[in-house]
Amino acid sequence: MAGNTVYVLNGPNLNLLGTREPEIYGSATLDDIAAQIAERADALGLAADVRQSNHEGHLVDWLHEAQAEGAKAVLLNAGALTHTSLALYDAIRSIRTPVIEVHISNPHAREAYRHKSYVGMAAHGTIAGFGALGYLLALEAAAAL
Ligand code: CA2
Repeated sequence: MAGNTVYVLNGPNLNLLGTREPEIYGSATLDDIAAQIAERADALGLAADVRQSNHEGHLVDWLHEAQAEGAKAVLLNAGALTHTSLALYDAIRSIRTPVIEVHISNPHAREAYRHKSYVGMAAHGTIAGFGALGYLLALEAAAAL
C-alpha cells in the first residue's frame, strides 16, 4: 500500500445509511458516499479504502492497521461508539497516523448524550454537520496534512 492511502472507517449502523431517517442522515447510501470519496480521492492524488463495521474491535484493528501500513490519514465516523468508546480513544492515541473525526449530522446540535466525543478528544480535527459532503471535506483536510 502506498503512503497516499486514506482509510475511511465507518462504525455501527452506518451500513443502513439511505434507508431510514433521511432528514438527519440524507438519502445517500454508504456505497453512494464511497463512490464520491473514490472520485474525490483520485482528483487529490489519494487512494481511499472505505470500510464499515458494526463491531468496535474491527475499528480498533483497522486503526492499528492504518499505522502499520503507513496510511496517510484515517477518516473515522465511529457512529454511536463516538460517544462511548474509551477503546477507540486509546487506539487513536496509540497511533501516529492522523485521525479526522467525521459526522454526517452535527452531534452538538442534537441530544446531550451526543455532545461528548471520545473520538474527538483524541482526533486531529473534526468535521460535522455537512451531510455526506463532510467526508469529502475531510479528504481535502487529509490531503493538506
Ligand atoms: O452524524 C453522524 O455521522 C453520527 O456519527 C451517526 C451516528 C450517531 O450515533 C452519531 O451521534 C452521529 C448514528 C449512525 C446510525 O446510522 C443510521 C443510518 C440509517 C438510519 C438510521 C441510523
